[in-house]
Amino acid sequence: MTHLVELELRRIDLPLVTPFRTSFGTETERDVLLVRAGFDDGSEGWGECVALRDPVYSAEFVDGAELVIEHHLLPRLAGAPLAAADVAHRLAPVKGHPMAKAAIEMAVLDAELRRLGTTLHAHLGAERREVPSGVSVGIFESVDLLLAAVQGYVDDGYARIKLKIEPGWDLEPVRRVRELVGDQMPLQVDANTAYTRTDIEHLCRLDEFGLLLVEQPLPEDDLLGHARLAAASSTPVCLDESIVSTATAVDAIELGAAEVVNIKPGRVGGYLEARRIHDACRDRGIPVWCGGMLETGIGRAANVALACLPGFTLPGDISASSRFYAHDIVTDPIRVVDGHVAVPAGAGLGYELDLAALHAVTRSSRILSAP
Ligand code: SMG
Ligand code: MG
Repeated sequence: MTHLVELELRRIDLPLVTPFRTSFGTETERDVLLVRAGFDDGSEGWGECVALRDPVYSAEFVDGAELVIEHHLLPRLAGAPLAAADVAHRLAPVKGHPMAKAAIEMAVLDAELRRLGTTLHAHLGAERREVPSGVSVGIFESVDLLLAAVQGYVDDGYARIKLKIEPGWDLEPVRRVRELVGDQMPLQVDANTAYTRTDIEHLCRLDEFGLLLVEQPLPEDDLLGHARLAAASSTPVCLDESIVSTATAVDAIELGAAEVVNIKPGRVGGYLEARRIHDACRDRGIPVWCGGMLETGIGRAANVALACLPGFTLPGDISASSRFYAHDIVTDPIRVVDGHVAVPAGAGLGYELDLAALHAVTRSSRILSAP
């Protein structure tokens, strides 16, 4: 078995093609931490940390992730041989920081699968080779601007539209988009925790729009509130921020707080835990779909592989690279063809880096030796 010899922590800046506004803020540029794991047999792999610049989606943020990796996570990986399946266990004494942990596990997994000449898709036991692609649409200055953006995504062939909502930007934009796209287009909304329990009656007014689901309307720790909404509303309640592990997923389902689950590998500590959440939801008849964190081609490739598992019965936030970026850092960025994205064929997570493109967007790189 191979030992980890170094971790490279690389920060890149990727400008967004258009600002992306959610209930917690506006992203104009993605500040991404990439992690390269190098082993004593010369093998290496890359992971992507999905933490945002500020701690506004969850408590994690990219500077904090870099610090916790260097001072608290890397020291726990040195010494004994390291397999991807051990990473979560070795890092478990450190509380929280799932996105930082996931980035490391991803890099180790990528190296391991490349060494074995196999794909993440095969490793996870996925069968489908393509999945329907959904797009997440931000909050706009006006409904007319929103409608123009949605029409563009419909023209691009997306199989499902997700609208970001917040108090003051919900019933009217959703009504107008539903009128624009027609009754047949799968449509859903995401509030990123912007409402409270006192809004349950208001949120039930979304029922008339025939939505696939309402995602994370209430704060992440309010499982009871979500259960009350689920009981009151005919629109299925989907949890994103609340689901941080298989245990929280199972509890939320048991409590009636999650009728659908958004699986984001970074939010739950990695692709292996994501796989376990998929299995637990499938056993309980709960549909899942793959969320997105505006990943580069590294993370998007892995997300497609994950979403090929059979329990992912709803389209994911796996839009084309070009939906957010003019220049990705991989040679074959995810594209949407006839509303679908295909799983990359390459070994490891599936991507190949475009080294010139990566170099062009690199702000800093530090190589840390495994102690
Ligand atoms: O990666 O396509 C994507 C973005 C999907 O809306 C998306 N993600 O809460 O689901 C979510 C958000 C979190 C990131 S917003 C900056
Ligand atoms: Mg969400």
